[in-house]
Amino acid sequence: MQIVKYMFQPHGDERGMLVALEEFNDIPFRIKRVYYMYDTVEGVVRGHHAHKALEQILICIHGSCKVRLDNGREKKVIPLEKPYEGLYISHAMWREMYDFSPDAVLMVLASEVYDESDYIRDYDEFLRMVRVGEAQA
Ligand code: T46
Repeated sequence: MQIVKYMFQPHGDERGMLVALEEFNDIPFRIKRVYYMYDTVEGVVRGHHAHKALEQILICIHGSCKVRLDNGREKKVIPLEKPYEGLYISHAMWREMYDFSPDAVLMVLASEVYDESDYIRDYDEFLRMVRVGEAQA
């Protein structure tokens, strides 16, 4: 499984740091939605789903967390610990976010507006979708 992690350009000076993200320059899709999660309760695992079409970039802009990605064949754990790194998640990828530090703010840039019908929340259904995709490739 290929993990795509972006290292964004931090602009630092004597005042501190700034990161700017532009669609199609720094982010490979049109950004239609931004959301973020914070005050995540200790021990919680979020996610447990895949998407049919959505593409996203996850940036832990404060604190840290881990993301487990599963393409139906392979699983990988990616730590997010820096505000200038962004994890790209394509469609058809099961994801779980966990091990949030108490101060973690996980921001997500998304290619589509919120649409519950794009979610696959059943793991067996996810595996079936992946196998169908492989057979058609
Ligand atoms: C994903 C991972 C990384 C909205 O009303 N609008 C939104 O744009 C989103 C993302 C959520 N919601 C509502 C739906 C639920 O009532 O917020 C509540 C929590 O959402 P959810 O349980 O889906 O959160 P996570 O952390 O499990 O998953 C989220 C995204 O939903 C998902 O697309 O890839 O973060």
